[in-house]
Amino acid sequence: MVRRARTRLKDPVAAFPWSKLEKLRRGPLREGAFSSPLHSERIAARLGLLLGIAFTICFLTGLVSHFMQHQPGWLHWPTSPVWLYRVTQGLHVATGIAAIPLLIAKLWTVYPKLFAWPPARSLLHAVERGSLLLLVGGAVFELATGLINVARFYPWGFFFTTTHYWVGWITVGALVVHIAAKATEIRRGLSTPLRKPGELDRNPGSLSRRGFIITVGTATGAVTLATVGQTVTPLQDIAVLGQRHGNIGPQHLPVNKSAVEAKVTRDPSYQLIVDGPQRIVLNLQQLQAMPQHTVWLPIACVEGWSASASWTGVRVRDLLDLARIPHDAEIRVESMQQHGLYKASSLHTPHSRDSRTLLALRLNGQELDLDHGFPCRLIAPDRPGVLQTKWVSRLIPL
Ligand SMILES: Nc1nc2c(c(=O)[nH]1)N[C@H]1C(S)=C(S)[C@@H](COP(=O)(O)O)O[C@H]1N2
Ligand SMILES: [Mo]
Repeated sequence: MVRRARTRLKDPVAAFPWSKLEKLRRGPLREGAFSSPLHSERIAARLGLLLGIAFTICFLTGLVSHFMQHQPGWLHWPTSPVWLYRVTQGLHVATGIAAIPLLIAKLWTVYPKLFAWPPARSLLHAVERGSLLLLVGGAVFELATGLINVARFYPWGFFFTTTHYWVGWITVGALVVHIAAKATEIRRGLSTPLRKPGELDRNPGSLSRRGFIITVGTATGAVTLATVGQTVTPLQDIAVLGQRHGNIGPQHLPVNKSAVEAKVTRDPSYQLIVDGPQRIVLNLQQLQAMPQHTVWLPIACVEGWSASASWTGVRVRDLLDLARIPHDAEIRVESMQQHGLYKASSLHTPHSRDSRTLLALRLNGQELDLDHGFPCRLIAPDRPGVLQTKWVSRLIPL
């Protein structure tokens, strides 16, 4: 009989002689270095719950936005209710912004754990702690890049939407690992009252646990109220931190990219080309002579602002029919703009065939301003603002 020597692999982290490193335990590493009851499991669990809710909503609404801008074959986003994307994207930006004060408070509550001794109890514990780097790094990255994007400031060399999307997955993955690893502590933290009877829950001269939670909640509420007015119109006047105000801009509507920025000018020889089996070429007078329809639809920008307006123009489906373009064709909507990511968009069913999808010639009762896309711009129900192409010059089936 051959006997195999079985050596049990020892956990190198657990076997590490931490006790020999006791002399390192100074400053924040020493026992009891952080005495405030605010650095507690109870607060961490409550803030974590709020953050978990904000991150989940933010992630799911972010997926909606991503897949609408990179539409896969299986996605059939509806055209009604017309405000659906306005709500999902408004929630995406609002929950992202609300998460900023929550995350700062949560990181402050738990940062003493950075100095926990020993740094890791086992290999598994070391891996779990390492995953926190992904979680904290990812969360800070997502909130910071999102906020800077809302302010339309792009100081980085990478393409924002792709990076923001993938780091979103990494962050949520690390969040799931974190919740699983901390399930016991989370349950205990949530089920313990912030102040147990007869317990001292504050250091002298400091906030109580309840006071801390109320402070963080107030800050989060204030930040949210000061920004959601950019899409919740009744709160417009208090949206002091909002990037856009619903009715400020030419024809009472904000402008995202101006004609000057897009290098587009008025062109007296303008023609719209509909490049179907039957090629149609129309000048502005001919477009104006076609049956005109009026719809009340919002522009809902991915940056979080949105505003409704009255649009008048030609139904896209009428133009597609004239050019004999098949019903299910995906349409590329091209603009007079020569450069830039958003000079064209693609239009799928049901949006391409919806009776409310127009090439608008008029906005709020007036001829479309050059900044809003004169001579004509696409406006379709329930679609990201970034796909509502301005200065349209050509429709072609793909
Ligand atoms: N050709 C073109 N169309 C465009 C854009 C652009 O950069 N180029 N920006 C889009 C974005 S991001 C938004 S939010 C809406 C805003 O429309 P508005 O400027 O009329 O409010 O236009 C869209 N249409
Ligand atoms: Mo936008």
